[in-house]
Amino acid sequence: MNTLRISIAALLLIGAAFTVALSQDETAKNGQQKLRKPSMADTIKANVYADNTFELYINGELVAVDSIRFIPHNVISVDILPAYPMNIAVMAKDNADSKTGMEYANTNIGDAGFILKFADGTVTNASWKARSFFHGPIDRDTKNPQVRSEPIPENWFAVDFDDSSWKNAKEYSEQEVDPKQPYFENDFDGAKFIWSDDIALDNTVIFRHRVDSPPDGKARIDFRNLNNVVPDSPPGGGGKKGKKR
Ligand SMILES: [Ca+2]
Ligand SMILES: [Ca+2]
Ligand SMILES: [Ca+2]
Repeated sequence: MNTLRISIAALLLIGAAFTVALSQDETAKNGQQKLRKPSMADTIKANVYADNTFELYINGELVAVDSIRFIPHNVISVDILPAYPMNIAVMAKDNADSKTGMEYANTNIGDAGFILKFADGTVTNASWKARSFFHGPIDRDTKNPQVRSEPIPENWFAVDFDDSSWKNAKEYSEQEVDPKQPYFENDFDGAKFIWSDDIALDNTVIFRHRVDSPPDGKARIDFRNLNNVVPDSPPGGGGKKGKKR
């Protein structure tokens, strides 16, 4: 008898948990709940500025690539569908020749910088992990430029990649990075410019950061496995074409 009660309670709990993931605002004609599709209201804006270019992965998936590798310096602004904990991985690159670490036909040591802000309040700062994989010219020697580079780990963007031995990123001031106009036209309030220890000589840097819960405290539905949830009935039915999802 007790076992039965416990089982019913457990079933109710499971049912309640499942309902949360289901539709709150979409009810089918027959009164049954259908899956709620994410809408643009569920997304947040991501603003990213890199000197000079970047690739951004969230929860193991590529979500943004800098469309301008070198100059002019640009901001990439995209909509993302967040899910927490949110694992962010970025590969940022200063424009640098692979053999000399210099730019403009090997005449100049270029400097770098990276800043990111999501509309949920996620920002770059020294709590991010950073590691350089390409450094040069060593000792700023532009007469006989030498570089040091390491292979990029294959799974650097994976959620379970072990970055525990990595150092924290270093914060740099706006004056040090000297961002160009597009930076000032976008919202980066509260975010800090970051890089690894040497903003001039470290040319390829990977950043990683985990956001455990929405920094703005707003409750959000996790839509990650939406495609793996079976709805009550297939869309349409009766041989007719279903509505597009
Ligand atoms: Ca760029
Ligand atoms: Ca450089
Ligand atoms: Ca640069």
